[in-house]
Amino acid sequence: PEAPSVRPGPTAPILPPCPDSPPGLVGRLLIEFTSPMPLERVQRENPGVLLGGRYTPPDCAPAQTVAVIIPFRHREHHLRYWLHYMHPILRRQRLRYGIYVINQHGEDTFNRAKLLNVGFLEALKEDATYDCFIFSDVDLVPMDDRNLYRCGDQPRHFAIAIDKFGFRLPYAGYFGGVSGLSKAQFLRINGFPNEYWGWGGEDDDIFNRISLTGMKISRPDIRIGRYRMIKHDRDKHNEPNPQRFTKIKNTKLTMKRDGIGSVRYQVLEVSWQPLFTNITVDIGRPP
Ligand code: UD2
Ligand code: MN
Repeated sequence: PEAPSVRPGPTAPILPPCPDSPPGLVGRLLIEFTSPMPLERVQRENPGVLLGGRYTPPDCAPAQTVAVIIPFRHREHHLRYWLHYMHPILRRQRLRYGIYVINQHGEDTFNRAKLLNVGFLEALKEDATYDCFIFSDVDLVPMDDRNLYRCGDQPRHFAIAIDKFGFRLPYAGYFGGVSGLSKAQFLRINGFPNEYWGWGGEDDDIFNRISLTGMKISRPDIRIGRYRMIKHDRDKHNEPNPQRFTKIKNTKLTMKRDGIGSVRYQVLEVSWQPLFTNITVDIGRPP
């Protein structure tokens, strides 16, 4: 089957550019994960979202096209909350976007950063106009819709005040949770590392890549960059990676050979769901 297209057809009217500060935002949001969230309900709530989780504002032309990439395995109930909260927020932010869930096949050790590399390449294969990539954990929901999921002239860190860290940055170089890079910024750092298997370190490696290429991280105001993380235990097959401490000392040596230019994987299935595109991928296993 052919990928769904959301680009305006030849008869589409010429729309004014979307405003820098979208007028329909509500600010602080109430986010909770107690009531059950059936997927049918989330679909009913979001009739304007097109197959594969694509959306284009009806009334203005956005400056960017945003691919939201989610690393994933066995977190269906988190994904339902994420979709329930995020589609309305992204719509209010007047974004043209697509949602890509990159599902690691099999039960070998999880590899978050490699899945994000796959998401970057596969989203671009579907729509070459993506120029902004937001990488989000499936369990993180912003508590304020003024935290705009867009790219800027520097890589952006969105999840800076998470409830589980007492609504503070855990350390100055923290870049985990939700981050965003333009296509050019992502390519400039050779994408993300593929060699972090298991939990931890990959976000620090990405931070190192950004610093080593002379870029600076941009962050929202601490009152706006607030998040709730759905409470969870550590997943099976995502044990803390004991090599992470030595690996993050070597980013400068490894980043040239390990990254978007060297990622090897096999796509097993692409399925266009009503609220997201699911890409199941075999990314191999640690050596
Ligand atoms: C922290 C970071 C995360 C990442 C991770 C270390 C925060 C808020 N987040 O998350 O960005 O750096 O540490 O690797 O600090 N996942 C699955 N299935 C699995 C395992 C992971 O879907 O079996 C995905 C899912 O999107 C999850 C993400 O990977 O949200 C990160 O894993 P986590 O939530 O278990 O780790 P956490 O909360 O310590
Ligand atoms: Mn988590």
